[in-house]
Amino acid sequence: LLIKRKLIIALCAEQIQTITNGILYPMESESRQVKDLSGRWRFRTDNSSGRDTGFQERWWERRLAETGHVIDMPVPASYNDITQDKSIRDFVGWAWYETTFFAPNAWNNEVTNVWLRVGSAHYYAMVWLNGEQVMEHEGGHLPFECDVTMSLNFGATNRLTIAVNNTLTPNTLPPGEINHYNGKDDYPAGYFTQFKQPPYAFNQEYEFDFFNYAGIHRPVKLYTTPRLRIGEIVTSSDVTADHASATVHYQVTVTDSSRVGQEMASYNITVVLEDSTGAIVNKTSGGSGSITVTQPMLWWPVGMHDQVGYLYTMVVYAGRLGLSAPITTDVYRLKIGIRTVTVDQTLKINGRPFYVIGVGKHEDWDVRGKGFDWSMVVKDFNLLDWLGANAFRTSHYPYAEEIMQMCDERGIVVIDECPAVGMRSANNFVNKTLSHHLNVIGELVTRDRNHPSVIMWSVANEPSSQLPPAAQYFKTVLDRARELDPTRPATFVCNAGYDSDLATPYVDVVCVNKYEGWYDDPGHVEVIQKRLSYFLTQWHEKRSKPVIHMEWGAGAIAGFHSDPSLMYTEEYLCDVMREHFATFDSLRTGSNPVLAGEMIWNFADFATAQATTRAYGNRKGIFTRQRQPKSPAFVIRDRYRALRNQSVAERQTELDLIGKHWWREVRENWDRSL
Ligand code: BDP
Repeated sequence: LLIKRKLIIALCAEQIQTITNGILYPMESESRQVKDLSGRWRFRTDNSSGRDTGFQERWWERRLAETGHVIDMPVPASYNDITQDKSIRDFVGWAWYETTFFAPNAWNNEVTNVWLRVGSAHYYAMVWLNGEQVMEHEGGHLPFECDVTMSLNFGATNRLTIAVNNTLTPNTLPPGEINHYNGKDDYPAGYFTQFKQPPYAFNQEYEFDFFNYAGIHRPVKLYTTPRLRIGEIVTSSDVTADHASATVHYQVTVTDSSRVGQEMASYNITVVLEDSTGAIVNKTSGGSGSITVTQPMLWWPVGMHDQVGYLYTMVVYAGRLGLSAPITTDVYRLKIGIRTVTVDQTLKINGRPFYVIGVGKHEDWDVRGKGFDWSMVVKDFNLLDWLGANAFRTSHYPYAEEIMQMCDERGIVVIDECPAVGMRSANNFVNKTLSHHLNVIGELVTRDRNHPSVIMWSVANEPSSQLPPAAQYFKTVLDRARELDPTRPATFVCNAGYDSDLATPYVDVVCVNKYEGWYDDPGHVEVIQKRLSYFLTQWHEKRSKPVIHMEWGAGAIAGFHSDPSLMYTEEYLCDVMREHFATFDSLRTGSNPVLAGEMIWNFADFATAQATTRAYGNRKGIFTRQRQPKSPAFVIRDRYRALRNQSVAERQTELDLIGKHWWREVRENWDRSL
């Protein structure tokens, strides 16, 4: 199904150069223009039994409509829920997209490069421009781009063809398996499914619990840069213990396609740091260095300060060294936050303990599936604020860059996760998967490392970390994340037992999932406090690291009620919550607290594969899929808002103490001077 890469490359003779690491978000500036190609594209699935007719007939070489019947398809969106056609909803294999656009003549000059950037396409993507292959990328959820200057028709129409394949194999992330029913006379001839044999029965299609939505999920954009352009920017910051001063470190890479092999020294790079009003704080020059900020406005998450999500702008100018003065060609503005993340007995932001009150989420919405949609994104942030949450995890894959930007601005902390979910069998822990996993970590870390909201990398969710190969496997991927970004802790989310797991010795914070009152002791809320407390304390004692209870919850179908509460009713989830809260409160305080945070699963109901254990998707949301609150949402809201206000109050007490202390010092000095 996923036709062998080599065969495809042989079919498309051109040399392709897809860039996947360290690519900046396309921002407009005085040197850059952005053109969004989102809209109504043309679409068809390749329904041939081998799903390979598109390649045999080279569909990219002509208009897609000439190859057969095409339909309208929005981009960005998952294609699955757009039509009334079940074969499209459940389609597995190559699906073809096409659009046409105009490339202005103004872009056709000696000094401009034009880049084509796909925000994300699930799962495997191949891209042709005017019949010429320009990109190929494995994996959803992450952007890829290339220089298309030489392939464009300037002052004319261009045809962009993108083929995506959602087939999952034991070596993709997430993994899956295709089951062919050959030789089974009681199935239709040639029948196959993306199918995984039980027993691990979230569903039978793949061992992860969300629908494998496919298509072009994030915007496709064209943008221009000068030939000499800013390629990569890496930033980090240090803050003194008294918060009186900070240092922002940076590294800028410049590339010049017209002068290959040019020494960095011959470029002029100026870096200016502006505060949120645009006033210049400090500036420096050179490809790498640091900037001192006195009395910095630190980046704080909600609840820790009155001024949350404070962002500076790092303005980077790059150019050539001219004869008399530097000639600026490219300008890029990057929003950054000044803050530190440390882990000792607990998790700390800017040296102060930070307790996570968050949610597990999904990029999942009605009709558009995993397609990026501003209305849905802004609505979700408003709901997070309504709840009083200070964090979420990008379960179980990297979210859109625009979402990360909003987290920076709104002071929402992010645990940023790889799409490594459902790694349940030994054949997932092999070199082929490992090398892809390392690539994905590279793409994720280099995409998100400048976001102050990201406080930790999660390299996987619920792998079978009790299997012997998992130990070395996870040591390797966790080390890679820390090597690429030494400024943040790294973890994976574990649901193996504290006695059997082999990989948590390598994490910085222990993150565990456990569904007391649901998968464990279903229907028995009376045992939750004792069992949960025992479980979390065991983890803490065994690893001597802070513990975050990353997933807990229960199914609640909106409108189902019972008293006394029964499973699947809203009241049952409320009862499960109260028992959890009592436990969490007993474990989150003291000088060596067991717990560094709690995250309810899930923010909203979401689509899953069809399964006997899922009634029209996963119903553990505190909001419905349409983002209306179930009664448990109000219970969470009371707690999160109280905790958020409490941390504000605690901070006030701290400030008062500092104030008193300061006043005493003044008095003492005064007395001495008398
Ligand atoms: C956890 C998984 C999550 C599922 C959840 C559930 O990490 O993806 O959706 O269980 O069953 O184990 O609701």
